[in-house]
Amino acid sequence: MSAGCLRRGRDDQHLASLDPLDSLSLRVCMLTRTCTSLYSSATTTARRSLARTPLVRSPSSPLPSVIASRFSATPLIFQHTSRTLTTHSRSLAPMAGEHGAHEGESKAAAGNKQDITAWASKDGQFRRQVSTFRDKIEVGGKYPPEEGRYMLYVSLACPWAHRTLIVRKLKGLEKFIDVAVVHAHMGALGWSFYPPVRDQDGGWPKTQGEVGEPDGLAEVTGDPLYKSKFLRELYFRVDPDYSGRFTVPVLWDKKTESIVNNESSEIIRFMNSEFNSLLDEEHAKVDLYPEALRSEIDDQNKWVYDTVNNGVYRSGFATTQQAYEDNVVPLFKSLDRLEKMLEGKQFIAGDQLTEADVRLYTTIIRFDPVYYSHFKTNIGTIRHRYPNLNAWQKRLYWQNDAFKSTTNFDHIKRHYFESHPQINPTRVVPVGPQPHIEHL
Ligand SMILES: N[C@@H](CCC(=O)N[C@@H](CS)C(=O)NCC(=O)O)C(=O)O
Repeated sequence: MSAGCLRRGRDDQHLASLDPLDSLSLRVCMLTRTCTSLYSSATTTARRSLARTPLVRSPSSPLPSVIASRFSATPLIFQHTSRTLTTHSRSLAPMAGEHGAHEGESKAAAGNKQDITAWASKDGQFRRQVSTFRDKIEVGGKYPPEEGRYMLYVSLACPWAHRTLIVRKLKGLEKFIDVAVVHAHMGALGWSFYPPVRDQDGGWPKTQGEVGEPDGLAEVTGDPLYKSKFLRELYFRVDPDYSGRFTVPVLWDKKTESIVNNESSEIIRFMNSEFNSLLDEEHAKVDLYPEALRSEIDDQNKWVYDTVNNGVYRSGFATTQQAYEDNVVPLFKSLDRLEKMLEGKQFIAGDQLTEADVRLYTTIIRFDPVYYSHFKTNIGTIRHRYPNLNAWQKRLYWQNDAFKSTTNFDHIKRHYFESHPQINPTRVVPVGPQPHIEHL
């Protein structure tokens, strides 16, 4: 199947629902398969152009003519491609779980090049894409531990990125790994270091590829290395033909100007072990993946990832009743199970803080403020239904600065409620729950 063409059979039905321009283009595409390479190179050109010519526009200023003229060319291709690929990606783009393809899912598809807001597949299920960059920091390796060498690009809203921030603090890696924080809002072009342009009446823009002036959201750093506007620019710097999603976290090597790794579960593993020889004793002895608990942790990671960490997304991004219920019920079964596991216990695995706590915390801390309402995971709240889980999250938050200082409820709430218009079209951010996390 070529990237620009839809599958026959489904096509006729689909063509009828497209506007004439899209429809014509698809018919031509189906007749001449050679159009595919032209099509994709046009897409790449448009994408590069967007990536390399970022635009900043003040919320109130009119569209400058230079921008207008650029946009009269590129977005036409871009939007057109985006719309046709949307359907393509829904039916064909396979996505997968944390470490690799899960059953029934395969490696990241080129199909999802453009429409990054099409979260669910055709069957109504959300499937997370496999991460692309899988190198590691290791002593004697291509990316050795070195002071000041790395930059961690994160969103404070993202639970996966949040894992890496917690481990960075727990291990005292601040002088080895700097942090760059994107804006909480994620638009049609993915994460940006700036807020979106707002219409003059304060509404949300229909334009893509532009960013507004900083809006004072605390802790947003911009891109200190390249002054990028969008995170995607980093991905294209490394691979101009990159066709996956533009996800955080991104662990960047300043020396070789490349992405070391964009898979949080792996980043936290090598953060845990590979800097030890350069750390003070207190931080070197912190072991979040101790030998004796590895099989227990691995076992928990599997079902906690599937049903809880990813389960909230699978519930929230589901577009059919069935897909939603297929995920929300197992989610609460797993929360019930975790609640029992924490009976009379301080930590998830064994009697010490491990990566299992870190990985669960970033989901649980977002649960009452966001997932309960936004993702409809509302069989119960953590604070009312799960006393052990609630006590556990409160202990971590209030008694360990690595958890509290990396938890930003503003970013968390603004991101989810403002970035998924298919779920929350008004983008109004709820005020509660008050407090976001209960006191000890
Ligand atoms: N497997 C990745 C998942 C990262 C991920 O999905 N990050 C989300 C934010 S919470 C993201 O950047 N999504 C942007 C997109 O999918 O377009 C990891 O754990 O590092």
